[in-house]
Amino acid sequence: MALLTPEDLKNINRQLQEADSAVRRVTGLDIKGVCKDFYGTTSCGEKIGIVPVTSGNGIIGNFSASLHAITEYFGFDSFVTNMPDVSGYYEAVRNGAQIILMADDNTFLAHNLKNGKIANNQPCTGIIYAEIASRYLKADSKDVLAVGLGKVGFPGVAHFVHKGFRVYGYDADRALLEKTVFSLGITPFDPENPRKFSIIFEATPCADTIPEAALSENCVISTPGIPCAISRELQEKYGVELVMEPLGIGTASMLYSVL
Ligand code: NAD
Ligand code: 2YJ
Ligand code: MG
Repeated sequence: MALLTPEDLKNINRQLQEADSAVRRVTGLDIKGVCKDFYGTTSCGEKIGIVPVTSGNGIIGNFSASLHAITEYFGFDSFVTNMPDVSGYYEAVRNGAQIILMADDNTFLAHNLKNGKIANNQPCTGIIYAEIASRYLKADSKDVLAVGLGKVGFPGVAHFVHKGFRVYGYDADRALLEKTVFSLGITPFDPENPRKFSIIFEATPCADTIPEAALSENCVISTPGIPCAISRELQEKYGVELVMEPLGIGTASMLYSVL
């Protein structure tokens, strides 16, 4: 299980602003606009209680503070509880939270206490990064390269398939690749025999996972994976439009899905 580090979350406001600009260049809408349009929901400044959780590997420095900054950035009215865990949950509800955000080592959830809707970060992240890439205004075809088919990647790939895209998928885990080819009807991508794509989706915990030969000029790489799937050099060489941000885009997707 890949855990976020305080380092990943440094300058979260700047990372969000840069991601918003990239999403605007790729889709014509900002992150909020894509979420609104995709989920058909709008926010009315709902009150969000963010509860730090100490179980497992414990509190991640910057995690709750980043969720606070992210939720305020998207126009919600949020607060971090003073107490963690069950006491924090009690504090959040007693202080009027309509939506609870909290994460342990395995699950990061948003729970809307008014309408009962609940969201899990991994599928919400995969789906929104796929949705953003699927809207690429300069895409030259409906072919997509997807690298990483795990808890984030699989729902993203399922979303592309649902929208009628032709997905060429790759995962270092051969059995998982075969399972996904079978269950979603995608085509296996052979890194030894690559071709170029204008839409690439990546969700792995590794760096440099996209072969250079798969990059077309001005392709979009939409990737929640940490660290980055592509080097700065290759990004510049091919004028890659990179959508990559460590927490905010996925969190926005969770929140708009429970409104
Ligand atoms: P996971 O372990 O369920 O899936 C990762 C997959 O990548 C695995 O199937 C693995 O076999 C595959 N993989 C690893 N190295 C590879 C390589 N070199 N080439 C091809 N495939 C490779 O993990 P996950 O929960 O799906 O998370 C994926 C990444 O997304 C992690 O880095 C996680 O931290 C990150 N993440 C980011 C956000 C965000 O908001 N940006 C949200 C959730 C998760
Ligand atoms: O409250 C805290 O500070 C910690 N308990 C947060 C733990 C965050 N969890 C993760 O990063 C896990 N990978 C699960 C969430 C996936 C989102 N990337
Ligand atoms: Mg994100």
